[in-house]
Amino acid sequence: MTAQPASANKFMTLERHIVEGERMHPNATGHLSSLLHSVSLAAKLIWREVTKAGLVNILGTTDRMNISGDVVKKLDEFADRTMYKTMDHSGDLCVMASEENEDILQIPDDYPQGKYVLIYDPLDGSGNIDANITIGTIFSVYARVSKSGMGTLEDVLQPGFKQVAAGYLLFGSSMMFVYCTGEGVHGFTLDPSVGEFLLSHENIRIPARGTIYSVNEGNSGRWEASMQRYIRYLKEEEKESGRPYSLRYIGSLVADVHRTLLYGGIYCYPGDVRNPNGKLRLMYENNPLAFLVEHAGGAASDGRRRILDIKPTSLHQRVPLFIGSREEVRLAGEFLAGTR
Ligand code: AHM
Ligand code: MG
Repeated sequence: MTAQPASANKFMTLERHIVEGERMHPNATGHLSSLLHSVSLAAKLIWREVTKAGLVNILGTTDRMNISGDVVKKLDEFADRTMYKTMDHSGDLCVMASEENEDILQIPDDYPQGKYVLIYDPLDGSGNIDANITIGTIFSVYARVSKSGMGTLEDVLQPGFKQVAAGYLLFGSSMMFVYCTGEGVHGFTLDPSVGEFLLSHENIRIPARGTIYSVNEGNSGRWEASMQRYIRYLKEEEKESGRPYSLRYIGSLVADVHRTLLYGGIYCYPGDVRNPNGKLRLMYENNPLAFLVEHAGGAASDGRRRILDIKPTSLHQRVPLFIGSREEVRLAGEFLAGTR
């Protein structure tokens, strides 16, 4: 028999990847792996509904507003419930928090309390659902700090650098699961014919520089002068530095950050005179994406501080976000500090 050449296209399923990751930690209890498996199950259940959305009249809004004042779409509710229900009984978690709920979500007391905390934005970019534009789910995992019993607000309000894992699901032209447990950022694409996530983007590294900027420029009249100067600079002509930059803005954070991870550049959601802390939520959006982007070699700041160092003070706290290539985030910081 002749030996087969090593194939570049090894079939690595998400399941196997999680298990192999766990083997690198001999003291692992298996709970993190179990939690990630549950997220991947939730991902498939949400994706099934997302792909049916245009067909079965699941679209439209309910009468409720979420805690941030946005109208809740039905798919948001489905994604929110699905994340909770696939996770509540597993014994992996002691508490959860979702962008759609005002308070922390306890694990029912007839289920075992686990050692992890799960925080999620069930359907980010949901304003785009009706237009069939990419949306996603963002998640973040911490180890509990309380000793035992039901999880508390203190378990949830931890700074981002304490995350043990984070990731997102991307519901686009294909469905992706991108995650990091501290050892590289890896992307998997769902093969719907077999229902498996297959490794498609191993060890994603964000370019150190890029020439794409992503921001809702419609708000520019309300920005601080330093922010206006920064974006003007990116649009000036100067070939050596790659300027003018190209503008890409989907309006789904998870999709805009996914593109930024792959192509480089910067995504910004700055504060402005009306909303000094911008729009995005530290716990549900900024922290998990900052964890992923940093592990891919990039950076994330609020313009002044590293996102992952911010000590959260409330569950739905908003914080400005500058995230992407290391050099781009540094440059934005220089403009905001007035040193350029
Ligand atoms: P949400 O859909 O969870 O409420 O998230 C907020 C969304 C982000 O996905 C996106 O980047 C941002 O809001 C777009 O805001 P704007 O319309 O102000 O540009
Ligand atoms: Mg969101």
